[in-house]
Amino acid sequence: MFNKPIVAEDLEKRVSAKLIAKRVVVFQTLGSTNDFAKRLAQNGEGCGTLILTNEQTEGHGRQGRRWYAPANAGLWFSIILEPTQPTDMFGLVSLLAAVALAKTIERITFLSPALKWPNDVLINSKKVSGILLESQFSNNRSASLVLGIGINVNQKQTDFPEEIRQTATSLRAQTKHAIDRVSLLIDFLHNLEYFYLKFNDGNFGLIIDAWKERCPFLGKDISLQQNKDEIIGRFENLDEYGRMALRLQNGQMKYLSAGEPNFIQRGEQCYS
Ligand code: BT5
Repeated sequence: MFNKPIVAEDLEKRVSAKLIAKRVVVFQTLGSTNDFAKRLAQNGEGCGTLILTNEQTEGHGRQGRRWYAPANAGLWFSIILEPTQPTDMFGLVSLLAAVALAKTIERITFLSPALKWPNDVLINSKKVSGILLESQFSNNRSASLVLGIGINVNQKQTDFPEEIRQTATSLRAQTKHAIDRVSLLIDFLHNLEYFYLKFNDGNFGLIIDAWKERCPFLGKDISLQQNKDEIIGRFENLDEYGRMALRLQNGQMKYLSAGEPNFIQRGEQCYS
């Protein structure tokens, strides 16, 4: 029963969020929900539309990295958003989505997910979800966001391709039982709407505090890669834009924004 494909009616009947998912489009197979949502947004599709696919064949993360999204095993979806805040605050949307998902996972599985800046949700140091936030300008040049989320739900640990078997996990692999994807998604959409409305109201502190509470890397030394250089520093804080404040070894503070494509957080410390 848990491997049954999701159909649009499953969601339309149960969704309680008023703004998020007011229109739902479901595919059995699609290249990338983010690419599809960006095309819709470009053609004027409004805030709240949810695009979900049961299988995603060309899913991608930042900088074109591949995202594995096998049929009926996880949640692979994108939501079009039109925030009322200025564009320099948009980075917070990725953080608020991670907080909303962490809360859903906490409620449904009683596990304690950890958040890794800027866009990963980890359980027991393995990645259970990735978030990809992309901005999009419609033909009349108004800005919207496409929030893409991949959540590993019912894969067994051995189902993951070799390349990510040590670093990825699913909710099922962690809880040892299968999870209803629709219930998970409905709960997440409810939490997402709550935090998104707080964001639009300018209540940024609530989002930043909720994110920081779940980040075990704050205050720790971490390493990042920028092009070919390694940057080592202490992850001191998140600023009001959701940027990482990194204290470099020479004492200077460097601010990294989530949208900055050059930075890859890596190193043992990031997963310990
Ligand atoms: C991300 O990128 O983590 C964002 C992933 C967003 C995927 C969603 S699915 C719906 C929507 N449509 C899309 O096309 N994308 C979004 P990044 O931080 O760049 O991480 C990518 C890295 O995660 C890869 O290089 C792999 O190492 C790893 N990875 C790939 N698939 C994974 C999976 N299913 N679970 C855990 N890790 C994975």
